[in-house]
Amino acid sequence: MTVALEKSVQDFISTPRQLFIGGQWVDAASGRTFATPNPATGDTLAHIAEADREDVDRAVRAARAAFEEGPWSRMTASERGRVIWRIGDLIEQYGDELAQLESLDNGKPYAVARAADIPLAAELFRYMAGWATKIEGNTISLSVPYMPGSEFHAYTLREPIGVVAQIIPWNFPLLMAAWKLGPALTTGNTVILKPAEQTPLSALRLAEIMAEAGLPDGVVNVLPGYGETAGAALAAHDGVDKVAFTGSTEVGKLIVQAAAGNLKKVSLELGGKSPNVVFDDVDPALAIPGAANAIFFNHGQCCVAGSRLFVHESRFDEVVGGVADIARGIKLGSGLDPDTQMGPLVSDEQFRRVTGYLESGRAEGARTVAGGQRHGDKGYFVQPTVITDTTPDMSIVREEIFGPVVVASPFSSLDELAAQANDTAYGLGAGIWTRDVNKAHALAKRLRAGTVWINCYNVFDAALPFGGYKQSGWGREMGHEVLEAYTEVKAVCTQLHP
Ligand code: TXE
Repeated sequence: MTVALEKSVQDFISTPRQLFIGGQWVDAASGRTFATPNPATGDTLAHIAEADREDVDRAVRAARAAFEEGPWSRMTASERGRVIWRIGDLIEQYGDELAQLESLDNGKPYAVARAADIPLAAELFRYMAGWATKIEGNTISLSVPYMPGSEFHAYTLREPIGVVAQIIPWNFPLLMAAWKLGPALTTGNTVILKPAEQTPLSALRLAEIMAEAGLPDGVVNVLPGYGETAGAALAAHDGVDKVAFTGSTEVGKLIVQAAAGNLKKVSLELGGKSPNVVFDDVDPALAIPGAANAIFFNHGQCCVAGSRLFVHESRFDEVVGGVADIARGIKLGSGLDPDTQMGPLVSDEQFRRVTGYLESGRAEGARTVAGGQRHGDKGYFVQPTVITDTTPDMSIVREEIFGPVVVASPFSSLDELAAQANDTAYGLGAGIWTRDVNKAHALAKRLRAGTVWINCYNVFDAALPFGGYKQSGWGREMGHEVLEAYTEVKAVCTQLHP
């Protein structure tokens, strides 16, 4: 049995999709297209126009015109907020369709996309819509030492940065587009969005939805294409004022180098190797499924995946055994099968990367207590995997695997644990499971991570700022903190001569 595809979804994937530039659907200047595969089967799902440098130029011109000439920049904040709110409403209205596209293109279960990705994306736009009318500066009193007796009236303005390039990954295609677009739009910028080549469909459907919501032409341009071509051209483009990127730490560093040409502003949300800590006083009924969800949600393809599980030595066998039992019971299958709990990985490349790590773990002497293999012989399925007997220098312990693979190790004291948990180049997320509030908050303070979840994991809300310490990134997404990443501050100083 599978979820019956809506007619609109069938139509959407059966027609070659174009680029969205200046409010028009256009072919790539090169005329080239690429295929996006269905990860459950490896078959081609749809054909998409492939943007490259010339299309980037066209899109940057369209975004610049929309920024400089309006109507976007001439609309009141309230009018802009209403358009953004309406985008959220339309995402909800088209939720079934969007969830089907997401499941087909990314492989995630339809039910998960429908319950999580779609409403989170809608809520993100609504949350950001509210901020449109609340972007404020300050009034500042001055005491300039070399101008005694002078009087001033000084204040700050928060203004949009201008033309923003946004490059996003494939793990939550629609939600990552929402995280990026919501704050950029509410602060009055214009955007060129490049979805990941693996998952362009929902961003293209979102372009239609944004137009239907009343977003003026050129305010958001959508350019599907490859990272090394379209992505690199965007990151280096002199006409782009800011680049916001979510993806691998490796590419994040390339973005920084490319952005140096015109010193465009940069925000980065990168990889992770997040520690998830289970103390000896936990309720196993809470902590065991919690630890499993921390790593297996979205097939482990989460930048915050709780991929390093630390369990107090007195409960190690029980907790790790419990997580392994859950791993063995997870039903893998097509995202459109209602019984599926975990779909395929997104692509052949990702499948090879994850199975390569499983190999290297075995070769380095780690012990696989659950999973560890490919599932089936078609599509990109990997068994949920639990690994023990690791050492801190193994690549499976140090590097982001981005698949359903957790490495577990025991600890005995809080000091030892804090040092192990922080022994990583990353600093995105962390989890703590304990009934003891003292222990929980003491450790939360010591962990070098942008988000710490206590007795929960993978809880996201548009109001909670999200981002990384260390090599997990620069800046924050969501919350009011993200507004700083999309605005310039202008200080205006007037001397009063009464
Ligand atoms: O990421 P890339 P990939 C991590 C995860 C995963 C690994 C590789 O560990 O296994 O990265 O995944 C665009 N200039 N994360 O290869 O390449 C690309 O087209 C400009 C963590 O898919 O970083 C896509 O749109 N752009 C992560 C986006 O960057 C470039 C999410 C991400 O692709 C580019 C995804 C270039 N030179 C992967 N090269 C997270 N933090 O959530 C690629 N891109």
